[in-house]
Amino acid sequence: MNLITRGFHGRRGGDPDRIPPGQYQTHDFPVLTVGPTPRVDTDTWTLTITTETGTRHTWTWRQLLDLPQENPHTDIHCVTRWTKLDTDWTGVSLDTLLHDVETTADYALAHSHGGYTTNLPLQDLTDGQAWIAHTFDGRPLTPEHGGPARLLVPHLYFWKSAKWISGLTLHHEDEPGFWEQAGYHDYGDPWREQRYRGD
Ligand SMILES: Nc1nc2c(c(=O)[nH]1)N[C@H]1C(S)=C(S)[C@@H](COP(=O)(O)O)O[C@H]1N2
Ligand SMILES: [Mo]
Repeated sequence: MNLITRGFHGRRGGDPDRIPPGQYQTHDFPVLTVGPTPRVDTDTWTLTITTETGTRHTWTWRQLLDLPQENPHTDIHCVTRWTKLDTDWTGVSLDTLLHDVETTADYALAHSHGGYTTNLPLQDLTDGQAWIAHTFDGRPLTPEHGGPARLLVPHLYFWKSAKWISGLTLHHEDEPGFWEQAGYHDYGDPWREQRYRGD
């Protein structure tokens, strides 16, 4: 009986169809940060989307929380090979934030407090694929995981999910971010194992 029970729980937690190639499942929530953890105060917090023409759209913390909130339930995949299944977040969809933003740009560069950047095609931020997340597992996102708010783009390797996000700039040309300049893949699809440039 014990073996059967263990096997059952093992399969429930480790569905191979949900672990991308080269990844292993973790139940922890590892912290991966380049440099010190910035302390960002919600009293002065803003998020700014700047279009390719220089038009700026800015939200305060209060304005972010007054927007429709979503509760994505999703798996996350770090390029250092851990995958965490069934994570629960609360945040605002980029569809909501981009709704009134007029742009013909194809690319976005996410900017974080502390200077981290990461680039994505703008179409990977729309259609229910990306959020500005402020809550993890029902609790305010802790500073080490990017609190008060981070980008969440779970279909790409987790380095694309910029912690302590301060804004997005929209561009006609792709501009590699921090890890992308350092040799990581420009796009970073975990299912195609796009870890490094050339993969
Ligand atoms: N601003 C910022 N965002 C970041 C990072 C970082 O160093 N700085 N690390 C990235 C990497 S490589 C990963 S795997 C995830 C880690 O998020 P976590 O520490 O919440 O697990 O954040 C990503 N976002
Ligand atoms: Mo990572």
